Amino acid sequence: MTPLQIYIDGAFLPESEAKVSVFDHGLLYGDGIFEGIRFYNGRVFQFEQHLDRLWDSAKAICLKIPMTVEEMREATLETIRRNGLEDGYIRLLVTRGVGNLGLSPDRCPKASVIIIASTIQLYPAEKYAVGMEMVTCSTRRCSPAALSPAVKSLNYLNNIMAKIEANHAGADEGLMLNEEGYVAECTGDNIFIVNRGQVSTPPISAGALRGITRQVVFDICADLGVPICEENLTRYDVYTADECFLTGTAAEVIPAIRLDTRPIGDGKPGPVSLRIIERFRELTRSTGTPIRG
Ligand code: PXG
Repeated sequence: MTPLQIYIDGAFLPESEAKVSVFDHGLLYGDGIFEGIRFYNGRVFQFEQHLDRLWDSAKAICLKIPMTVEEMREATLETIRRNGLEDGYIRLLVTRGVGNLGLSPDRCPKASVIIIASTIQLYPAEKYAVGMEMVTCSTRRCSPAALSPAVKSLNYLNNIMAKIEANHAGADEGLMLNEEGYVAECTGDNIFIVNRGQVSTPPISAGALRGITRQVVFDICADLGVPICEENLTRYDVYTADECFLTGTAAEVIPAIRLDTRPIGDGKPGPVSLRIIERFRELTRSTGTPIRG
């Protein structure tokens, strides 16, 4: 594979030279924010929604992004163009920047912007056809009172500890509950169930990220006339659901067929999930911000 051209603070550098300082607070403290964005068929999917969320994350952590939205949009598109990609995945990061060894951000005069355009495959292709296996993690999703799960921050240890549990259990994904025991989300995806034709997902207040793909599923259901709502879910609801699926930019829409070794429904991807996946794929190929012109 030819080395990637990485954007760092206005410059394009080959990946071997694209480096950050050991004094960057993104590295020292996980102090920063990010977005993962997909592009398909020469168009960036849900680009404006991702940029909006990036600016909201920045505001939530009092981080000044050192460029305008227009400049960020153009830098992102230019990074994709320079790498000659038509289909792929963008990682957009804004770190607090270089400071000293104290944690106070007031010693970091300027945030750093990094844009990587590459490809990603989170799960093997056959999982989209056969479905994923989940386990419930004992690591609870961070309380909004400690750190809002709505901030897409560089500090992912909460999710990573849960992911390690899922890996150790030999599962594809880990289900994370909030402190009250309600379903929040998975380690890197939002979760939906289908019961008697009704689609439901936990509210954001249960400790979920305001997923962009999650919102696309709401739009798809409205289009298809499939009823959808937000409601608090327990593991009981997942165990007894007819169908389950997960959503994320990297994961896309993927069926989940087991929780804690118990089959969900008949243990196969269900018809409502498959219709939503089909419509999602159509949207990814036919909508988005053109990369060239
Ligand atoms: N919840 C969490 C905690 C996430 O990190 C989503 C939901 C889905 O949101 P979007 O907006 O993408 O539909 C995410 C996004 C990984 C990985 O390796 C996952 C994400 C980001 C980066 C890496 O699993 N998830």
